[in-house]
Amino acid sequence: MTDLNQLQSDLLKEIEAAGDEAALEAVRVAALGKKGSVSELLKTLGAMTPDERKERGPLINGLRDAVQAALAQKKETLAEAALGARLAAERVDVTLPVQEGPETRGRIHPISQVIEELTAIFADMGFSVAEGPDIETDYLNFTALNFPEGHPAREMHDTFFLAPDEKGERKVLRTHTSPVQIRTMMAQKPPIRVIIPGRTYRHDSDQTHTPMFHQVEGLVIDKQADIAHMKWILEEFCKAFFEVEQVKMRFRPSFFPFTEPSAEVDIQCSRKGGEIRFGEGEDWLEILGCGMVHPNVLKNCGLDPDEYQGFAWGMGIDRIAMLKYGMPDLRPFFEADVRWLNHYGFRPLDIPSLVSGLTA
Ligand code: 2NM
Repeated sequence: MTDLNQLQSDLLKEIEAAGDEAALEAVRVAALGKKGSVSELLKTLGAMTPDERKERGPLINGLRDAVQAALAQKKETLAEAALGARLAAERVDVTLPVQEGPETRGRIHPISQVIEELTAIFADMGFSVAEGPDIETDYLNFTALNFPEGHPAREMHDTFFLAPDEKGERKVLRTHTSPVQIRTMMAQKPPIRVIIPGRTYRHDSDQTHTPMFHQVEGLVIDKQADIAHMKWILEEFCKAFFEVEQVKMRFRPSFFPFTEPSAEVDIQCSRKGGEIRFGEGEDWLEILGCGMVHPNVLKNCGLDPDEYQGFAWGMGIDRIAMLKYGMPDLRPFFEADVRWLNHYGFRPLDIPSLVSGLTA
């Protein structure tokens, strides 16, 4: 006859020794499975006499209960240990910096970022964006803009000329984005509200000038579009762009062939310890030129100056980018040095909008 005590102590030892749930399951099958040692014992009960069964029955059932209880207990212990091991293995240190994927490694050039910022601000005021070619005719770059032939202002622009074509016409690299305003006025009927960001070229190179630079110009043409509207738009722009509540602006009389009257505009700033701040202080900094579009320019575009009027302005994108983001030197803008771009560049997903904030 099987020694029940021996069997129970053997099984309990095996259960205790099981190192994982698979080993434990093997013990369970060997004891309580169809052909298991305990199951075989239970089967012997049927062939016993009532007296034998009365004696052996409780002992065998007790063995089974003890084995079942030990299995359940061990199963729970193993599950807890498995969970503990998994938690330890999969622990993350949330204080570590985020590992960036390759898609976030590139950087947006400050000029691109500033163009996005400008566009967001003017789009919010109802402006659309227009673009045009870098190579322009002399007519669109100068003549249509009321620069008389032989006028010194043409020389002032330090123009890059292309070789004359078969008709003897000399194309130019546009010295400003104004030819696009001409194209816009010739192509669409007022009301017009556009901004034109883009590359411009002048034969000029030193610490603060590069032969290629960026401008944004704006144009508003309507039946009623006057200096007060212009001042409001430029003031709203400056507050939004430099992200300040208030900014004083100073309009100084100036001269451009394409506007009359014309003004150069300074904004209020403070300079302390080499740092410029806008919207405070007693200093002034020139940031743009503007004026009422000259009647000759309107006429050149087929607009009747007695019916329509408007205003325009222009500013240097590189310059306002340097001012806003504290970049002291213009030349690295165009040197394609990844170390500079890593430092001054913007993350691809920091897309400026007036809702989320221009700057993250
Ligand atoms: C400036 C300053 C003032 C200007 C004028 C025009 C046009 F086509 F409407 F006549 N376009 N851009 C303008 C006016 C540009 O840049 C400093």
